[in-house]
Amino acid sequence: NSVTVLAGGVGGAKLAEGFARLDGDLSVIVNTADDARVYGLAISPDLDTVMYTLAGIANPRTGWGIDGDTVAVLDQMRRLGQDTWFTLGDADLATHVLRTDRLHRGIPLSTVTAELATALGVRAALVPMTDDRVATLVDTTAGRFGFQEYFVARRHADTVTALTFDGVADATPAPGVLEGLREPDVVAIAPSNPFVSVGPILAVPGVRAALASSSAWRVAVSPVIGGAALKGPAAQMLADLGHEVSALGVARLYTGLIDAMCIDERDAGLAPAIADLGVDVIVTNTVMAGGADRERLARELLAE
Ligand code: GDP
Ligand code: FO1
Ligand code: CA
Repeated sequence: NSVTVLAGGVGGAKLAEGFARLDGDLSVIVNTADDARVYGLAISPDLDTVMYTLAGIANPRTGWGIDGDTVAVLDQMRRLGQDTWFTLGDADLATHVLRTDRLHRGIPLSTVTAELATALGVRAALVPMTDDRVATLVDTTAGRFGFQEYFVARRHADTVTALTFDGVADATPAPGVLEGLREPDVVAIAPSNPFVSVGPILAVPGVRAALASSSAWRVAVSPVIGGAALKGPAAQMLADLGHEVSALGVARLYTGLIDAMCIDERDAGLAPAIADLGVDVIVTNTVMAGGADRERLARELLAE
């Protein structure tokens, strides 16, 4: 079988790893609207989170960064009077230095990403949503912030009033994105943040239409369990932007794009209301702690 996963960072990486542990071709289309420049380096947090997870070197405590990494460079940056709210580990920096150099030479992000992933032994195709620059801007009651400033520096504590994906109207899908949506047996929307992880991918011109008309069986896994996100601002954003704070609220966002919605067993009571949207409902344990959980969930989705 062939599977394409639409992914943000930590939630996306977990489901992608589940599929990577099974036989078959896997393509992971990853959000790049979180990308940022730090110390002049090109940082692609969601691509790196998926890459390190599939390479088996992700920090298991945070989900992002490299397991066992040190912060000597960051400590020195602090001595040099620089802002250090964005934690870049020493080993992680090698990725950013190489990526920045390759991009400066005019090599597209999709090619650079494939090179890095291959070097780390990742067998799945890791595909950025676009090779063009797209940047999420977060309007809040405290003002407008770049995504990492909103998320990391301000700990996603502000009330969100609007989201803008700057540059997205002029972006084109990276090579492999549209093919990855049209051709596989299964497209899975990972339990990633629907607004700032999946939202930017769907906003790249042509992507939503390719998914809407895909012949693949399409399933989304809810990142919201029992009315709360396991981490991050997904539940807060549902509330702030006027949606129901539940797996039903998430399912409504994907209306017309999915054949099935996978929700946690704790939310079994929402199944009839989700089915009324015209989708199949899969109820199972969707909490992916370790590799075995991730593989089991992926296997259950493929069995549908
Ligand atoms: P980020 O880019 O690192 O913020 O990660 P994503 O956007 O890919 O995923 C964030 C979402 O993943 C959060 O809303 C979490 O609730 C969700 N999430 C994290 N781990 C799990 C899990 O094991 N199961 C489910 N269902 N959702 C998860
Ligand atoms: N997330 C944090 O919450 N704090 C950090 O200091 C941080 C640093 C960081 C460095 C490299 C990288 O690839 C990811 C990093 N992340 C950090 C994760 C990431 O920026 C966010 O979790 C997601 O983009 C949020 O969607
Ligand atoms: Ca992210």
